Amino acid sequence: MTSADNLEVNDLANFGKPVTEMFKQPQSPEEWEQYALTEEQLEFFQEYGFLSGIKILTGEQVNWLNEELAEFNPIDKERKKLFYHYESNESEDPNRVLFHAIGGWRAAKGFHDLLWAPAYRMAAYQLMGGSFKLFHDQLFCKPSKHGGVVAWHQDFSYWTFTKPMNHLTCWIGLDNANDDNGCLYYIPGSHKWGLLPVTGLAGDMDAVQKILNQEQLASFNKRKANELPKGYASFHHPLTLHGSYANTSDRSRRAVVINAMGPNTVSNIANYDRLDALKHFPPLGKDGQLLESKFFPLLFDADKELGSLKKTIPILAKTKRNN
Ligand SMILES: O=C(O)CCC(=O)C(=O)O
Repeated sequence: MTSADNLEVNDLANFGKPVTEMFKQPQSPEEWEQYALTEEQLEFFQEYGFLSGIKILTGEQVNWLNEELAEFNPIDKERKKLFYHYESNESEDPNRVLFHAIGGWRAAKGFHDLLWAPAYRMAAYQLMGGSFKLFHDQLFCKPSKHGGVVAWHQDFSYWTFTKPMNHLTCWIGLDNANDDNGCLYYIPGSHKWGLLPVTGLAGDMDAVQKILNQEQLASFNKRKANELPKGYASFHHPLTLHGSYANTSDRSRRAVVINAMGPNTVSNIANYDRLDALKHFPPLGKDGQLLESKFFPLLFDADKELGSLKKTIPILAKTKRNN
């Protein structure tokens, strides 16, 4: 058996299960129950397109991830090759810095094992409405004083190289996040607007507004600040409009994101017009090919984990979720 420590370039994608003991796994279906979301929480997600305030990490786990994160930026050349995307500043403005990277789960044990955090897996299973796989992870980090924006966007605008749309984002704070240091914002109900085109991620915060109608623009008055203590998460629908303002405070604002997809997700690259952005992505195969490789591990198998308890744990019906 190869161990994670023996590989020359430690590609943790070779391990489709946790490699440390940091996240204690439930040993029986009953042990999953403590993490289950309520019917009310599922209904809230369905109505507004997000759900916030879910505790995923202990203080010790947050510290561990932040130590690993410090080794990602700056990063050595070999390790950088494991990332699907890596920009120490995604914005073009050196005074507005946004570190954005995809693929950290392949490069450090903590970020790898985070994918199996039980509180994440249970909530994601319920909000996905079934078993699910990893699509990819992401890091969004803003330094103190000169942290940049993440412009308003829908995640699925960037993911149309896959189908069907059955994806879910989980945003986990690695610092306390509030209005001062550039917390995430949501537009409640925007997941019912349909798919919008890409209007940019790190430049003009409000670029998307140019393509919205009056009613949609008015809903910006109801935008919701996703203020959270570190270690806590919010989940959002792939069409929920979200973004975050600059960080001018004296605290950093770091976050890790897990993007999940349904087990039947296939490649849809034939008409995708941003192929350049996929240069370092794991192989996606031909159109229609199932995304099935070590890069897309199954993170939750409901039959295996829950057995007969599956009947009693509420989940969102897929048909309702994607409408
Ligand atoms: O962390 C941020 O500010 C942006 C996060 C984001 O875009 C996402 O979670 O999809």
